[in-house]
Amino acid sequence: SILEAAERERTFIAIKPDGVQRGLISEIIHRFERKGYKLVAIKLVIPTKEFAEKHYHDLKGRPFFNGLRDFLSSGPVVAMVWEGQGVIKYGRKLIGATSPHNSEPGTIRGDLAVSVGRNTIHGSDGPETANAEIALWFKPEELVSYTSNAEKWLY
Ligand code: 3AN
Repeated sequence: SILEAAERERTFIAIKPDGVQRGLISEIIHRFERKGYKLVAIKLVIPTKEFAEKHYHDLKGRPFFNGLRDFLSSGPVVAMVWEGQGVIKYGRKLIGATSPHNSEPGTIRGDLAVSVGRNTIHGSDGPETANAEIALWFKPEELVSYTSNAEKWLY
């Protein structure tokens, strides 16, 4: 049956500046799309340093924080919201381990990245961060609610 609205889950996914510069936008979107997740918001933005600090507020104090902030604000980022059953946790599985040295082949980082400071993609790590990150990056009216044709075959 078609997924009840209450069971729908959303996560924030961002293709970082390295992924955009390396021409990996369509490759990454393809992986989420063919799994069966639904794109409900997308835009290209160059985050300010201040905005990048907000996004990475949890990591303040880590030695790599300034470099990470400067990197995220160094160029265009593809900000997206993806929806579907289990998308937060499984999205992280599609992405792979934080360090591309450890991420398995078949994952985005495993297949497409080599260094932790340039690991191509961000995905929310839980329901609370997903809500907070969606609210940080998008206005409510930028999220599009619709039923895709595929949903009746997916759920
Ligand atoms: P993930 O992105 O897998 O959730 P986090 O939240 O631990 O991992 O780290 C957020 C981001 O910080 C990573 N995506 C990576 O870009 C950067 N990062 C984490 N650890 C390091 C590190 N040791 N050196 C440089 N950058 C790092």
